[in-house]
Amino acid sequence: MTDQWWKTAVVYQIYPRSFADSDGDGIGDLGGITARLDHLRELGVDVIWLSPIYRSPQVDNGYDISDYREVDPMFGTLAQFDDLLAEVHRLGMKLIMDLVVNHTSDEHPWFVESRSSRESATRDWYFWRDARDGAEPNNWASLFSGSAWAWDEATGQYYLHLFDPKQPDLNWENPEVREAVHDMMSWWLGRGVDGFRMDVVNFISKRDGLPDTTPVPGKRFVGALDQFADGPHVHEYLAEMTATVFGGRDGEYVTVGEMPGVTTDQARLYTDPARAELNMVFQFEHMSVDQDPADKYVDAGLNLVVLKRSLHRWQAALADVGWNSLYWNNHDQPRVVSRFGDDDPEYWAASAKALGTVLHGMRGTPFVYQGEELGMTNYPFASDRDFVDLEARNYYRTVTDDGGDGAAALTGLARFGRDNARTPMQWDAGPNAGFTAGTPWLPVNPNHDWLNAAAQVGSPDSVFAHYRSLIALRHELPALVDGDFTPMLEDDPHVWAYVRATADDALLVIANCGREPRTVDVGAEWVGARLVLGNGAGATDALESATLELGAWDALMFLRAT
Ligand code: TEU
Repeated sequence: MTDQWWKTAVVYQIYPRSFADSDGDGIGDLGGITARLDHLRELGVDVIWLSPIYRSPQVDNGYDISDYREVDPMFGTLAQFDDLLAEVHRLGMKLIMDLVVNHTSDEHPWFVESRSSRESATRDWYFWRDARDGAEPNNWASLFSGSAWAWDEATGQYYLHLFDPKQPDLNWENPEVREAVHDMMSWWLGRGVDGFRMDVVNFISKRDGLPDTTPVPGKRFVGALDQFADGPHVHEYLAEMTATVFGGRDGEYVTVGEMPGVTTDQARLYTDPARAELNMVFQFEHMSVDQDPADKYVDAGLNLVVLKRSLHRWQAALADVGWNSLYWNNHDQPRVVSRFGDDDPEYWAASAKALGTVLHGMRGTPFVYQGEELGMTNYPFASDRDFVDLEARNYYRTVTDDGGDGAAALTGLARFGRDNARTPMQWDAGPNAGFTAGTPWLPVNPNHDWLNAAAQVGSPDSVFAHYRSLIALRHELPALVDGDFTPMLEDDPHVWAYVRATADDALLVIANCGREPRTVDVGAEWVGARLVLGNGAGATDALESATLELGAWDALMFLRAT
């Protein structure tokens, strides 16, 4: 097997505010995580990624950081962090931090100083520009609706914020900014962390001169990924970061860059080991296949062939150089069972297992988002007041302010809203699903009375047990890690199938992504292949015929010698 340790690893993402609350304030915290580590050990994951726990005004749930070297009191203390890290290491796992350095909070001392005067020492640490014809310096839209520029009355200039006005963008062209970030990263490595997940890190180099993006008739502000994603200096900045912070010891750590809009060509550059930038990236292509390209909250419907082809294309593109990350879920996406699966209670478990199987069968490092291993579903949102996420609230307000269809906006938010991922972890059937003894900051999904960890851990047919098996197989089967990837039945709109093969073994991964039974011919070479994982009532030990009968959401893995 390969010598890059993270290629055999499975990562589990914890969104601390929704994982486990130890002090009854309704918000998850570090003490809660430490108390629940047995769950992760039982699941068998290797690495934990913690969404931000730093001091923050929490306008974007911690993705707006005001002190990179302090734990927000809501989550606990640095001492508790050290305890958690020690316990994670004692249990044989690793821990990576979320690094949010495209922007800070406007309450970070760097920005407070920066906005204090045009002559301040850190003025140039952010993007300050004069008005253009009495209005915003360019036509860029914020990813959270409206303009990407906010007016500062005191100094008479605008500053850039690709996200919320309370998340001003750092100016990476200034070497002092880069040095300050490197120092902070080294400080966390000094505390013992094992790497970083880097928030929107392909946004850190904006196009020279911050030019307008192509105007769209009828729109004042336009999404401008082309002007700030994969910009002119991003590779240079990442290579500099890796060399400076990891200093040749980068093999001991893992880095993953979150990269909206990244292309396969760019991803090959970011993850080419010879370039020493990042180990892997989170790409977004498969997260938009069911969304209207002009509006992510408009449901475009799922075409399974499009979804398969997208992920298969990434498998092929990073086959000889670089490495993929594999994910269905995170804190920004709706729950995959409700999105690409079937959350009807009759099909829910099978579809969760099938989706887990086709993802974990691919080449790359799988990421499991908290609750995904239980098959957690979307929340039954009914009113705009149910949403707390600022992206959702801004979207609803913008649509209705413009005289748009509020009911349609609500439908879109219920389907794709980020709060779906953020409802509390469902530990048991008790009050608040065992998440808190207080009032949870976001309501618990009412289905926790039957969908919860206590009902699944230790039960051999559970979604949890299936994820546990998928993770164990990643550790055991070289074909899953190193095997090449060959799609099968690519134009079949219902069945997802592919083969992973090394010189020794071939693994067939096949799933029926729907309720209707399907009959598939997989080829005579698979007769006699051994079943290594099955989610079908009719699953047998060895494949008896080249013709497979797949029931609703059946998913299977067969292994044979090559
Ligand atoms: O997200 C980046 C991002 O572009 C999207 O996934 C974002 O969630 C949004 O839905 C775009 O429409 C990262 C973080 O993961 C997210 O939680 C933060 O809100 C964002 O950056 C800003 O830090």
